[in-house]
Amino acid sequence: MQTGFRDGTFQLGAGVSTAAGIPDFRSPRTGLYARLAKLNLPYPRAVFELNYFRFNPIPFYTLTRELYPGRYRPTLTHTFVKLLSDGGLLHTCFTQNIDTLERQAGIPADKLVEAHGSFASQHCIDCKKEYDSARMRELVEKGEVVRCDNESCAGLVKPDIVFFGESFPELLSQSIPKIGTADLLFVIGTSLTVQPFAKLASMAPESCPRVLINLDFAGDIGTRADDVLLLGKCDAIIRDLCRELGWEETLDREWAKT
Ligand code: CNA
Repeated sequence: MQTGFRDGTFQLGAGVSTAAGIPDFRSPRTGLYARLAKLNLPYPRAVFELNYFRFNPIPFYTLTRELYPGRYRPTLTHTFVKLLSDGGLLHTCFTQNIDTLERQAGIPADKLVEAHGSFASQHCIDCKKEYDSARMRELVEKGEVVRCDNESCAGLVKPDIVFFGESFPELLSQSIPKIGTADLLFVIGTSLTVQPFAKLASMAPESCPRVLINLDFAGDIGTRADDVLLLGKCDAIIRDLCRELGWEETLDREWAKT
């Protein structure tokens, strides 16, 4: 096993936020798809399709209200990434989560790649005008569907979450090459099923050990000699890791600040 790592790269998914109270998508009873079933979607992923959103924005606005920034607190795992950043040991944090808990944990914007966008900003789907965040929050909290304030347009306003068939944020395509210089990759809380995000792990150099921290096996992690599989709840595993490193107190202190 290689030693003397420079820094850590992270590839995060919904499992990192379940301890915060945000369900993942696919868990049978508790997952978001199961919970959205009551909204009579024709099929679960319709909630992330632009044509369906035009026809019926209510399911996506219901989801938006559930996930809106400020309702949840970052987890120990988010705090661990922040700790590495504070110590100058964070290479890049790639996340497919849309809950903005990485930002809330204090992971700096220049190290963060929100591959599927986030609820931090929003635009009209027709004229593309940006909509004011404070006003958006007010209306989302009231349970309203928000329309563009450009009167000649009045199109639907959509948080900048990437829907199926939409292009990914430019930042993702610019940042993908960074995986080529990763020298220690942590893949946490993801089923590694959504592309192109999932392929990042297989793009890591052969010399880069990959550590999977997840409830289940994911992707091809486990097929390389230096891969490490830590199966279980990520917060418990991160705590154990920090204890081994003598960082547990710092981790708790930083987490208490979130
Ligand atoms: P997923 O396909 O739902 O998989 C989640 C993975 O996390 C599974 O393999 C679980 O076994 C694992 N897991 C769940 N809880 C834990 C835990 N406590 N500790 C360790 N592992 C755990 O989610 P992915 O992120 O892989 O799928 C990609 C989708 C889900 C992306 O498009 C996301 O935008 C989307 N998503 C995001 C959020 C969020 O922002 N918090 C929530 C739900 C879905």
